[in-house]
Amino acid sequence: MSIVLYHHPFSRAATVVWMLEELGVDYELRFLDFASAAHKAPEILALNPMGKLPILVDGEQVVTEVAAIGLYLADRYGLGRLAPLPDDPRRGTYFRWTFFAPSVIEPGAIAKANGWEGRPSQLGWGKQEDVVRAIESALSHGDYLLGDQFTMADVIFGGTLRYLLMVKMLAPTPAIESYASRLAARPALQKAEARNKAVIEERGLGR
Ligand SMILES: N[C@@H](CCC(=O)N[C@@H](CS)C(=O)NCC(=O)O)C(=O)O
Repeated sequence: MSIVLYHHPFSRAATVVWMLEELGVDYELRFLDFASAAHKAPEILALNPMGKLPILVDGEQVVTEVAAIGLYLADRYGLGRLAPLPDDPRRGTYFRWTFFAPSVIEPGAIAKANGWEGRPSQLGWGKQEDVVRAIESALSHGDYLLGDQFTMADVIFGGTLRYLLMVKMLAPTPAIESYASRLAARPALQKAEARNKAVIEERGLGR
């Protein structure tokens, strides 16, 4: 199998399992045990010097960072389906919200939860109320970020929202809740959750 995902079910690698299920490609999950610091072993640091998951290996290609993994996979295995074609102007919106998730939504929520102070004009994530307004505006064009078409941007952006809702670092609004329910109903997400759950049970995690 050419696609290998270094994985722990309690990590962002769980979102990559969802990506792979949406694409319908074959992949192998390679579990790394956080408890024994398997993700800090020299052979893993050679793949990702950060010693963090997820790490995707596709043949000779190593990709880290959830958003980069999603964009890579969608272009390579889902172009025109999960990624707009290169000459489609909607790629602007597609990239916009894909990058907004890890560079604005996630650090903004973590900063707020930890009481980190700073001048909103200097912080890339500004004020939390502005972030929520931007999320709502992104969700105001239809069922998905690109209107009717579900894309990899929804996995990246939606995966971030789902995680923050779960850990109560983002207050649900009606628009965010209804988007999260639409995502939860997707068969690929349900398959991914079943696969992550199987690893949790097999490894006796969370006991
Ligand atoms: N910016 C990275 C974040 C990666 C990350 O922080 N992964 C966490 C799990 S979700 C991790 O591996 N933590 C273990 C550690 O740092 O020891 C991405 O988007 O992939």
